[in-house]
Amino acid sequence: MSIRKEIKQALEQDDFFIEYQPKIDCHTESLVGLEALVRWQHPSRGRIPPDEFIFLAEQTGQIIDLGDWVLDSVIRQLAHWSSKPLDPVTVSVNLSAIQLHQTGFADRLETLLNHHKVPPERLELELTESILMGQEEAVTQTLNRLRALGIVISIDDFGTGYSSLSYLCRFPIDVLKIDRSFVDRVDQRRDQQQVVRAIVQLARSLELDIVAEGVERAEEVHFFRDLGVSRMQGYYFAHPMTMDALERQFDPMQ
Ligand code: G
Ligand code: G
Ligand code: MN
Ligand code: NA
Repeated sequence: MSIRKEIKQALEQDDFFIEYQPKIDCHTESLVGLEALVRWQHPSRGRIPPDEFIFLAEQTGQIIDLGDWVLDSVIRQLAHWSSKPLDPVTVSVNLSAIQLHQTGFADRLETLLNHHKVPPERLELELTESILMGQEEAVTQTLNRLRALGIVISIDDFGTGYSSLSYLCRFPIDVLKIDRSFVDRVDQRRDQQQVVRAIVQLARSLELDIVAEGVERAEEVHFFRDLGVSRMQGYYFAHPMTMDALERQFDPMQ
């Protein structure tokens, strides 16, 4: 079967599902957000890595359908939560360039949020630096629209893209997620520490929130905590997990 047919069938048969990875505030040890990460459980080939199938879905153009499915699922989940005692958190969704550049993307997202009565402030979009490059006018317009709705805009993998920093002033950005390559063993590496300090200072002076991603070790937690960065995400705190597992682990009412 062609990959196009495989993806189409997977969407029809519900072979895609979402795992959510917690973002934690290390001071209060509370859950402050979740990142939605799509998974493909293929009936015969087993788990297919997201890097692989997202790339393929971008090639076939089906990233639009898959991306819509992810956004719809996440917004339904947010709607479901608003009726529960579980503290409302922000849920972030990773976007591909093709989605962001799609005509009417912001309008469709607004319609979807309204339809499910979900406050836009609960939804966060993670964009990599490379997604923001090119078609600057259009990207600025779309981001301004999304931001005006109240949707949170964050830069994923910050510091790894081949982009100039000028976009930080041009686009309405709320959050920088420090790429995990800067986090990895930061406690042991002097030059890496200097780069991280500079990123944190930059984010602070632009009044952006900061999330350290890919945190795996206690020493890394301590380093960021000492810098005053309290929001973290990584295997040290929690792996991506299904909603059932998440509710068992984090919902005190259950
Ligand atoms: O979950 P890890 O689980 O392996 O994710 C691999 C990559 O896939 C990451 O770069 C992540 O941003 C990306 N990814 C995960 N879910 C989505 C999604 O729904 N849409 C897009 N565009 N990328 C995603
Ligand atoms: O590109 P993006 O940052 O969206 O991708 C998130 C990816 O990082 C997912 O594949 C997720 O499973 C993975 N991830 C999350 N926490 C950790 C971690 O602590 N260590 C490593 N190596 N990967 C992580
Ligand atoms: Mn991400
Ligand atoms: Na990232």
